[in-house]
Amino acid sequence: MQNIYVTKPFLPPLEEYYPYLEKIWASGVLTNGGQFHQELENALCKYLGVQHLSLFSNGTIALITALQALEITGEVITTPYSFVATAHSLLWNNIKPVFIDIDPDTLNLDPSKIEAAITPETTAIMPVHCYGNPCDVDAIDAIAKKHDLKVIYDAAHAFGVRCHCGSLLKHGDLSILSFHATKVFNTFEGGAIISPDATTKQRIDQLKNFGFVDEVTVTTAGINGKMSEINAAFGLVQLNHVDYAIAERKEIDSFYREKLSGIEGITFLDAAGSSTQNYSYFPILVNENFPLSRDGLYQQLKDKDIYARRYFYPLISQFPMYSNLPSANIENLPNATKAAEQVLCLPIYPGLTKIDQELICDLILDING
Ligand code: T4K
Repeated sequence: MQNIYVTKPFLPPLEEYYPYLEKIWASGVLTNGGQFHQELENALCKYLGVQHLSLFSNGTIALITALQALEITGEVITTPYSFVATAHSLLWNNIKPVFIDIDPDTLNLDPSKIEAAITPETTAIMPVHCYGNPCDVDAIDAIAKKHDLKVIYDAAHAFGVRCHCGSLLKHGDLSILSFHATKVFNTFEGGAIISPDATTKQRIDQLKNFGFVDEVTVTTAGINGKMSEINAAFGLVQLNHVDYAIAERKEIDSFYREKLSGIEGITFLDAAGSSTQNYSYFPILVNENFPLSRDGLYQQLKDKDIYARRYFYPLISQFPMYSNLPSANIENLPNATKAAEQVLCLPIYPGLTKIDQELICDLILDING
């Protein structure tokens, strides 16, 4: 039996890539805003229902650049329950992360905790649409408006997710996507920033190109965050299949929900707040009523070559570069601490066979007795 991982990239047939590679070879344009870069930006705007999108080499550089584009300084209120890149982007900008707790039902930043964490140094909020489930965007946007704070949504998991008012990516001042190999839509490595207007996009495009405004003018210490032509072309191929990939994920999500529902000690998250989901992860919460701990279940699956993942354990706030912050104290973060102890993300990806889905569920059901 082959190993079963938490995810596996969806790869369209190799033949679909060849015409793009031939064009790249013929033109000799490998990067710096070539034809496919432009085409992918346009195609993604159309698919996602947004107007201004800048491609990046990865989601982390996109986060770092977004903070620079908005000139964020001082303190930023964020969630400890995310991939470490969220908070790292703050440190790379010499910004102090201020962690607040999450909502136990959505595992997203709890808006009711924001105001108490605001200090004169606070300039922004960086929430994460965890697992692609929308944050309470209305509440967060209202608090930000009231206190004159910027909002940068880490939407790394939220490709294609729609909310009550259209694309979820339209909320806040900027939203960031990741197109890493493990994501619903991938360009092998890649990412994007969604801007509200053309002027902001232009500034971001300059920042990702060393700060060049024209051939001889550099106005800011920008970085090299450009996406290459190969990555952009791979994205164009991938985009043709993304609806199929999401539909496959949806079927697996439904299968797990049906097979595993009613097991004492195992609960699921509801995707409240989204009108369209992307099924990017399938987190289960394993509580004390299940015969095994979350780590026990993780290990039993691993012993059978099923590599479920504890996204997100440890909490970001537990890593050494954050653990001394006052906001990293676990008493400040009871819901996040509990979630990090209970969550296990089960394998979900197009190509995960029914046999493997059955196997995973049967193992869990057998443990339940
Ligand atoms: N913000 C949030 C909320 C994020 O979740 C992320 C990234 C970011 C920001 C930053 O975006 P990027 O800079 O990455 O664009 C993975 C990904 O590397 C990371 O992109 C992702 N979040 C995070 C949640 O997961 P790892 O260390 O768990 O990945 P890894 O290599 O263990 O892969 C998981 C499984 O996927 C493997 O067991 C096998 C499978 N896999 C993986 C790769 C890379 C494949 O089958 N093929 C592959 O090419 O971090």
